[in-house]
Amino acid sequence: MKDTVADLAILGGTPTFPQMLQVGTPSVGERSRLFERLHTALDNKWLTNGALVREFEERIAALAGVRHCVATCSGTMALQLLYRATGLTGEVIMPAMTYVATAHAASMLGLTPVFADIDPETGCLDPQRVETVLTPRTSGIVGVHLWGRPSPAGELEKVAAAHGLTLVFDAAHALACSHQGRRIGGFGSAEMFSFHATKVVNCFEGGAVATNDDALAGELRALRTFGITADGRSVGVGTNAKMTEASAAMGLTSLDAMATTVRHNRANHARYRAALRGLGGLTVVDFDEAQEPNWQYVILRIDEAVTGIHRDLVMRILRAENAGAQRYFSPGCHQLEPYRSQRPVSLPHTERLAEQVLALPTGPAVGAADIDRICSIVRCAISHGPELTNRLRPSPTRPFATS
Ligand code: T4K
Repeated sequence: MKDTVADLAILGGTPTFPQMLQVGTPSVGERSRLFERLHTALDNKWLTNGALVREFEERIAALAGVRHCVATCSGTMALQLLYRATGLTGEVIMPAMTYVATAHAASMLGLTPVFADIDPETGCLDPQRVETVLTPRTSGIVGVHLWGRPSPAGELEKVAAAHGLTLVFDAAHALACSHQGRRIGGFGSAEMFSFHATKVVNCFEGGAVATNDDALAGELRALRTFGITADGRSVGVGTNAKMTEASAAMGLTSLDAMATTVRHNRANHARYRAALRGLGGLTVVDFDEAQEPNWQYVILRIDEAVTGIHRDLVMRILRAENAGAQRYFSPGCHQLEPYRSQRPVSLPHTERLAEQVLALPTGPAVGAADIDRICSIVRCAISHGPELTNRLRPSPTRPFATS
């Protein structure tokens, strides 16, 4: 435990963890079951887009409460298929408080991401700000369920309907979460999930689009396989975005473990909240139980004006202890290339939040004792904020000062 600043590894103390404790340690589930499924794929002599992928799609569709799930090789490819299949053109409005994949998937298709500011309380796209960036070239809106917190789907639907726009969602973080009593997956025209290694359900790499629209699902399936339909017709330009059977085997096994993973993450979240309570200028972002959060992310907000220490320095202090912490998401997409140069915009709420957020380790590999240790580092850093800032502030002559 870190009781004084002298104990901190960044100032010469012993690192808390012998190896880096990661933010996104994969939720693998029962290994023997994974290997059984891999044997099945090998025995079937069918390695991609086969029976295991279909089973995975059916289970995700049931979980999301939708008619169709189209699985893909990554979440980013799922976004590209989604943008293409829904016919987006020209400008697409989205938040900048997201992983850059939301925007890059649009740019890869020649679309122009237009960033609108967020609701400072939720971190999700503010429907009123959407109205301010509409132009005659706008064709759609992409809501992002940030950290699994649902976007205001109803209000975004009203804006989309009023202006004849397509509405889709990036639900990369929101598998099994719900909004106003409905599971995420069925809002807008369609929603995209990510099954990257770090997600609550992983496929090594993988993604999916969930929708209730039969025609859209058919279009997505064709786009996924070179523009060729299941009955062999070529219906246009497509790509290879298929999910492999190995990925589906992992996905199914990780899905089997999902309830346990979510329970574990929920307990982790509660422990972080209890251990970090009462520190001025620091909050642990909370989730609404009614929205069935998957508790995948533990996000701190550190207000430097109150704590006297910037989020980046807290991150350096944690990493020196081998407690991996990640800036999800900072800087906002609008401050990343090429958007920063091509289309400079000011998004005050996004910039303020992006300056404060820090994701901490959680997931099946992180237990109560780890959390207590991480919290003692955070407590030490926050309680001695001004002193640590003074001692560790980078200067032109000491850009990476450690003492
Ligand atoms: N939309 C949103 C809102 C997203 O957040 C994402 C992806 C997407 C779209 C696109 O979906 P995908 O195409 O990725 O399916 C990560 C992930 O690569 C990315 O999937 C994720 N969001 C994003 C939030 O985070 P990085 O650059 O932070 O680093 P990475 O992947 O190297 O590692 C993240 C953490 O997990 C580290 O602490 C290391 C640890 N880790 C990572 C891997 C791969 C493990 O412990 N085991 C592993 O196997 O991007």
